[in-house]
Amino acid sequence: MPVINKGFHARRPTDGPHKLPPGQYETPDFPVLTAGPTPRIPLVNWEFRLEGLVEKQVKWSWNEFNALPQQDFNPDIHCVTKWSKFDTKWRGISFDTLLEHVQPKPEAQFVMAFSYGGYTTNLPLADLRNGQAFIGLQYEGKPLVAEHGGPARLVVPHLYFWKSAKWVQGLRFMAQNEPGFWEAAGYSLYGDPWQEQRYDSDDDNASTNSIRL
Ligand SMILES: Nc1nc2c(c(=O)[nH]1)N[C@H]1C(S)=C(S)[C@@H](COP(=O)(O)O)O[C@H]1N2
Ligand SMILES: [Mo]
Repeated sequence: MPVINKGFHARRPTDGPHKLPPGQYETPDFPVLTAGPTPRIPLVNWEFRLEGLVEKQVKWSWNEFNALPQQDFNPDIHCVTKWSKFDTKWRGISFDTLLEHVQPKPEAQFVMAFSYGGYTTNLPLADLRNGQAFIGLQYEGKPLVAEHGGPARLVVPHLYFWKSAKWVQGLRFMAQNEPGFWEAAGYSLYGDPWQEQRYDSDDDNASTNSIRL
């Protein structure tokens, strides 16, 4: 698949029919899936960082971060445990907005999202740009609850939902791909639901973004 098309075919048209990726079922529920305890972060201590291969690192407090321009997002989401939920209602800050505040170095091709509590997950930088990813602050009109990753979580709806790091603390720009928490435990490095990349054994030959380490 040409890199230039990444993410494009994975997004449904705004008013088009919802689609289920292979092997998924639809649920109206919003299950909670967390490895380990739910961190509670007092907002006075909360901060969000963009670090690693950037010209100048940037850090926001909770108040500073909330003052950034926010948008509504209504993605379908797909968990590797096979549930999909259509038309979820979020408000948050687009990754494109964050990129207005930081200049990634040319060699930065990947990002590691890291969370309060220690969770990590890796993504190609190209998969975060152009409206494909956001930091969710509200869900269905209310502050995001801790169980679902509040006060702030990454949401990357075109990849399996484990890529959407709850309690996100920052993004580290990297030159090389590195596995995060689930990726190191045998899940796909990339996690495209439309290619059914659930486990690392599903990655072979499937995508230019699934480079094996
Ligand atoms: N920090 C953190 N983020 C996480 C996880 C986690 O355990 N810790 N689980 C991931 C997985 S496997 C899934 S399916 C989704 C679940 O999000 P939900 O609990 O809001 O449904 O969060 C992802 N993000
Ligand atoms: Mo998951």
